[in-house]
Amino acid sequence: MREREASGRHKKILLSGVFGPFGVDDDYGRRENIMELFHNQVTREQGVASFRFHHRSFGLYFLAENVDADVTVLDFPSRERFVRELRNGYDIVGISFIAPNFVKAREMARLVRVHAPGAVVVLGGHGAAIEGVERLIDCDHVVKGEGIAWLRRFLGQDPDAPLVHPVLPSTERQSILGVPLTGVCSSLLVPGLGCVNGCRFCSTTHFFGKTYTSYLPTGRAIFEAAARISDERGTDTFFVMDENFLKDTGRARDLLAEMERERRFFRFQIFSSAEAILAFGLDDLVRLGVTFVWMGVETKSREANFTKNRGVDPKRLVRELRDRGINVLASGILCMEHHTPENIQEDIDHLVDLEADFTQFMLLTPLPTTALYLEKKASGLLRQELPYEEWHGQKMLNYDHPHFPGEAPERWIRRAFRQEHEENSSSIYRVTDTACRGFLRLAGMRHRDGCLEARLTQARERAAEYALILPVIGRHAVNGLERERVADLGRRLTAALGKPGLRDRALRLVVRLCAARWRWRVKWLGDGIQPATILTRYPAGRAANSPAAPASFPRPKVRNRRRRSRAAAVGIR
Ligand code: B12
Ligand code: SF4
Repeated sequence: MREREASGRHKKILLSGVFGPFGVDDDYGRRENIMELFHNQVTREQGVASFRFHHRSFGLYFLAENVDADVTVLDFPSRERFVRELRNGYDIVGISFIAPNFVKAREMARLVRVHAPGAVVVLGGHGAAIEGVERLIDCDHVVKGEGIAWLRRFLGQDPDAPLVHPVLPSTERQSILGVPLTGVCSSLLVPGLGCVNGCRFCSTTHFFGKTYTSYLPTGRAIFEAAARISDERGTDTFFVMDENFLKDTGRARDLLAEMERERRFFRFQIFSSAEAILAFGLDDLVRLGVTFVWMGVETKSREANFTKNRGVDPKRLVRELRDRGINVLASGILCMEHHTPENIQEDIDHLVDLEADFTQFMLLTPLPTTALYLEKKASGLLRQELPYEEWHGQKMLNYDHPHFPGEAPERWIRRAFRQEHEENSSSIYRVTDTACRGFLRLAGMRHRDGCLEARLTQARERAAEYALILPVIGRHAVNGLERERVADLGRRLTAALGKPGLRDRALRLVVRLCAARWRWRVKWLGDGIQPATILTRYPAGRAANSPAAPASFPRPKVRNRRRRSRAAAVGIR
């Protein structure tokens, strides 16, 4: 490793995500490793009904916003675009990557040496946990864990200065059934990083040392950040990127109190463990404005499961959440140590039987350097010869499992996704059903205070938006069961909301045309979608470390080579 001196705000920094194309078989990646959360590991077998959207490399924007220097963030570049950017001359080049993108990061570091030989190369993100990465990639620094404090220290700036939360959309170009979910998508909110629970397979808890780094430590801080972002972006909905948001029950309660006091009722899509959800209380979740929760169910086996799921009846919990209008994503792990071809189906059935809105199946993947990884390595079971490109958990096992050799894991995971789709119907049908159930429950309450009145208005809007897409869901149903369910839901929605007016009927026609176009596209050209390259420049002198800064910052300049979406047809809330 070469050590170079660096300091101060006069530095020119390039922060880049790894290069595309993504989700294709080439020298740097694999077809299964799609750069889309749902199409990768949740709705991937739902055909044209799969939810499609991209997430930016959020960590880079947090870094850029919180140091005082000329920073350029380059997201989803091509290899050539990255090289072109390097030629603009940089003092520091930071590369963010995860384990399956190891080869891309190595190639990018090599390109820096060739095209910007004076630059300091810094590696960060979860890929930095790879053992010996300092030797495997030609770089100057490897940042394991939280990056803002590190970068500030590296630049000679105050690592403890207040944090400025960037203003960002949570997703890029959302669509379902080819229908663009236009309008303003939800915003990103990162209250903190890491999780204290320490589940043995979990990368996030281990990467941040089984601690929680709070970016927004109080309910008030979250409220203020949400209000600022909401004012700037014009939406009250947030995707909360925090591994276990409700774990800090007190902070979530304070946030609810702040919203009630200020009479501003934001909505949140969150990740949370079952124990934390139950500790917070389901009715309070509705008051808090939670519309989506990602919950790790993991496995049916009581012995193999984790403390977070002790004593929880997941089926009842999922039903009660959906009855309250809260979409549930239940995630499960396949090819765990206790699984055999005889009992794995029981776990798949268990997850399917939960009837969550979404189900994620993931193969047990010991990632560096979780407790699971260290155990497998110590017992000689880790497949260290398997290229990191395959370590994404959707095709192969990266450890030797006596009962699942060769292609068996791939067959099981595909079968699980298909069964889930056929028995539970498409996720977009389920989401619409949940929206209807939540609205009816709120509407049926005898007494509603101001907070619940606001939630009722939001629930009505949401149900009405989904109702627009219902005919198209029926048309693309996976089987007769889904068609029947859609027809029944259509009747319930009409009873709840009334018959669609002229405007809604016109919008339904547009939705149908979009869906037909998408079906044609998938049939003839495949369903691959590459994220657009996004370039954002943050000039120095933005007073990034000032607590009073947010309102007065000159906004960063953004260039996105795809056009912004057109007028609102359907908006997911
Ligand atoms: C958003 C996200 C995605 C997005 C990626 C968006 C993108 N443009 O890259 C999507 C949904 C597409 C995605 C896909 C996948 N992901 Co993902 N993803 C996440 C998630 C949920 C949040 C990351 C995030 O934004 N956090 C918030 C920001 C602020 O924190 P951060 O990124 O950690 O950044 C901080 C530090 O890490 C550090 N840092 C980060 N980069 C850099 C760079 C430099 C130079 C420096 C100095 C510091 C630094 O500083 C930042 C501020 O402190 C994490 C889980 C998690 N909660 O962390 C998983 C996670 C990163 N993903 C993971 C995986 C495995 C995948 C997939 C393979 C899917 C899968 N099968 O699971 C695919 C791969 C797609 C691909 N082709 O690359 C793993 C990575 C494991 C590992 N050890 O490498 C994680 C940890 C999930 C998990 N627990 O397994 N993912
Ligand atoms: S509760 Fe979730 S985020 Fe926390 S350690 Fe366990 S799996 Fe990871």
